[in-house]
Amino acid sequence: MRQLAEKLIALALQQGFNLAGFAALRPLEERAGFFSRWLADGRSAEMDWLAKAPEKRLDPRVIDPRLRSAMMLAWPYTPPRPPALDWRAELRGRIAAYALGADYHDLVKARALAVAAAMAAARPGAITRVYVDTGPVFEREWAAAARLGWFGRNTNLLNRYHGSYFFLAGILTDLEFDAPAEPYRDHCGTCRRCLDLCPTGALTDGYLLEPRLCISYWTIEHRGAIPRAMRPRLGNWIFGCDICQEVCPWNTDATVAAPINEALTPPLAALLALDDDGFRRRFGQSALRRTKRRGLLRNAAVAMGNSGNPAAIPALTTTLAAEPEALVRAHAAWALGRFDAPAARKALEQARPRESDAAVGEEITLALARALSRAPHLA
Ligand code: B12
Ligand code: SF4
Repeated sequence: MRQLAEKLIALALQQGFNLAGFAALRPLEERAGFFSRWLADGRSAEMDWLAKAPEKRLDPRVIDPRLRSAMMLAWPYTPPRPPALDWRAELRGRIAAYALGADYHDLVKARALAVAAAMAAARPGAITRVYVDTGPVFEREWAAAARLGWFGRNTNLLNRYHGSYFFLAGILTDLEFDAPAEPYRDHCGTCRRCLDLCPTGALTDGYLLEPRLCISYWTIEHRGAIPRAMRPRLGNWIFGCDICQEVCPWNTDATVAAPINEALTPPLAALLALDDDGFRRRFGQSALRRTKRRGLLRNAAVAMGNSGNPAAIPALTTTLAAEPEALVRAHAAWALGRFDAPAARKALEQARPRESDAAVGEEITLALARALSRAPHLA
């Protein structure tokens, strides 16, 4: 088996993975209490799929009792350095580095399937089940067990030489491979940069993330209206968030060496102007399709409101007047209410009698009340 393991690791590296290793599958008894409390606390939020079949996550052998090992793989992506620009002045959004380019699920899965095919060829009839974020598998847990890295304080899997800018994939199999006896040592030490610099306080000591405070959750996973209290805290992040990775000392070298990338900071007005076809053409093959057009435009409207730059008002006015999605209009109304400017107030006043959606109507009323409280002489 050792020879096969070495051959598979060599093949994985050839395919483009930068880390590969094996873990012995077992019931995660020590996590059972943690996970049931996590679910009971409502931390899965709208990610209902996380609460489904918890017994499978806690023991892969519930998926298939014949499974014995996991080959865990890491796929690197370049963390582009954001252009040095004043996003408020230039009205630019910010996208998480992992989402640039083609959707990683497809790309990484294709490469992992090639490794799985070699595994299956070595013993005809072998079971190989490939996961890239596509099933009830705690990928970081098994990657840590396979010694790809340690479970960092920012809750990402970290490696001393590769930081955390990589995706994980796993091949669950009935083949038995030797697995490391010792875990990768924790190298976070006393560093708390991610905890201290997360803008929403989503990370707490104890290596724990509260998804309901995480920008990544609100901008990618949440489908409906973003809670009003959360909106100002999103800054210009319109898909995901990389702050707790950017500030991590284990990522510093990678971040500095990466090229400047314009696609990371798209102009917000152009996003608000995207119709269905335009969205499909620009983001149909990328991870951004997960939010759908309405989610991305919702996020872009929030970022416009957070900019404090009155140059955002014309695009927000057009959105409030002509956007077919009520969700997007509602967030555009909120964004207009953030400006202390007659043009913003006028846009809200003109939209109010025309608006037929109750939720948007409520946002307009609140936004106008806010505007009037700033200009009491006009009330
Ligand atoms: C749901 C999800 C999210 C949610 C919730 C995240 C969360 N912490 O649960 C949201 C939307 C917020 C999110 C955000 C991001 N995600 Co995400 N996400 C997932 C997903 C699909 C499931 C994670 C999960 O099961 N959560 C449930 C909770 C209970 O799990 P947990 O908190 O990890 O709990 C475990 C640990 O706490 C563990 N535990 C407790 N104590 C200890 C101690 C030790 C020593 C160990 C080993 C474990 C451990 O016990 C639990 C079981 O393992 C995984 C893919 C997968 N299938 O694993 C990707 C995944 C974790 N995400 C990933 C990425 C890239 C991101 C983002 C960086 C994207 C971005 N730029 O916006 C951010 C990072 C935010 C952050 N700081 O974690 C990568 C991480 C790669 C890496 N290097 O670690 C993954 C693995 C996807 C992939 N296939 O590559 N994500
Ligand atoms: S992704 Fe952003 S919001 Fe989420 S924990 Fe990391 S720094 Fe905080």
